[in-house]
Amino acid sequence: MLAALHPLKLASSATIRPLGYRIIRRGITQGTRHRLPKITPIHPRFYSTSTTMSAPQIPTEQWAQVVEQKGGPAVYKRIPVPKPGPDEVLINIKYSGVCHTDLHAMKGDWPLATKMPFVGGHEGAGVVVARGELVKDIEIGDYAGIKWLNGSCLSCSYCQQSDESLCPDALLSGYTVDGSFQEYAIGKAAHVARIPKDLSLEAVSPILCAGLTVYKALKESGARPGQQVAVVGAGGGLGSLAIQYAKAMGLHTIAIDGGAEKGEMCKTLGAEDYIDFTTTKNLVQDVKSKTPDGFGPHAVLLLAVSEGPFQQASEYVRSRGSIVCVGLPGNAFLKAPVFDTVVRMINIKGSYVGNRQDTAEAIDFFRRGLIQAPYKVVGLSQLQEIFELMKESKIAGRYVVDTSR
Ligand code: 8ID
Repeated sequence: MLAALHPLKLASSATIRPLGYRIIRRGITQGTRHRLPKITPIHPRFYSTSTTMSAPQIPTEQWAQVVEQKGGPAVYKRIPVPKPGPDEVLINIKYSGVCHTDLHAMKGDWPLATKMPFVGGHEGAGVVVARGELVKDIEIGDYAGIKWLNGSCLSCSYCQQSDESLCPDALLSGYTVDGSFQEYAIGKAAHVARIPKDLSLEAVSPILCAGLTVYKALKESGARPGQQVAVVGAGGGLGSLAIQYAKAMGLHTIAIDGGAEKGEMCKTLGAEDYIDFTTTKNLVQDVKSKTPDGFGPHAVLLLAVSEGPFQQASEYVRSRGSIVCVGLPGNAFLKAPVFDTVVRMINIKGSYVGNRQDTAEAIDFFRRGLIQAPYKVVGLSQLQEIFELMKESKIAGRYVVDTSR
């Protein structure tokens, strides 16, 4: 079922399920793999879009993973295919990455209500199969991606300044609107990611959230080429991509996570050091000792799904350094001594996905072949199994689901 594809032999011990990851890499689309959507023969009724003569036929029903109650599980079932509104596109999702946010959403971890029932997923890469009458700048057949930010008002003071993720009326894929764990998903045309046609849709899907988020967070950190960044949670989906973006941006990385397998993966991806938080006797000292002058890293990216690192980072970040909070453990709080924060001029901030320009840049790094991180493709029908592994921190890298199975 899970073909061994990855030369890194990641996650090969008993503690972590052998995944046989592929490496995310620039890939030229081949053969029939990413052609326009196949028609599901089970349901003979189709609707057809009128936007072009060659518009694809679209089934009226599709397979989806639906969360029907807080806490889950996700249920694999058939639901209607949605129809795009005037400013929206319908994307035939081919692949979708599985983010820890999807698990948070199912568990109801955050102080923000989901729609219910809902279809999760926000790293969906596919082909545009229909568009509303107001949409002019994206064509049927184009590659496009469903991101976390499904839509925003485009007119508030945040949207006007390209801070659209802060829009109070933002629509969130797989949370307040249905996301990409289905064969056909809707996105506001202004916000869907534009994916170049020469990219592999399965490989690019994790870039749509994990890649974008860590790229943005690294920019927010202010760390410059040649400086050092500690990545906490480096063995997970965001972390594995953070190592690659940091390397591409000329930064030195100290990776922090648990277990030898994740350590091996982090080193292979380009981390110069790995600290195992499950075995270290003094994490603060260990991190500082990995910096040339012993003062600590210039930036810390907090990607872990536990509160502890959020309390500890100010102890090892360099004076005048930045702590960038990205991970979203439920009911967690930040803590830092006021005295140290002031006299060491520590900058503590949050970073939340990225805007449309960040998205284009993150995809461009990937397109140039600079980002190669491990992922494993399984069927959409296996989503709940992925969540079970994720709960136990047993996933090194990213899982991607194929919506056709
Ligand atoms: O825009 C945003 N801010 C944004 C975007 C996308 C995702 C935020 N997120 C959030 C998710 O909601 C989630 O809370 O980032 C977090 C990480 O998402 P992920 O990378 O998809 O999760 P993962 O693959 O499960 O990786 C988490 C890693 O953290 C490690 C685990 O071992 C795992 O590898 N970890 C934990 I849990 N505790 C740790 C610790 N104390 C730790 N690593 C180091 N020290």
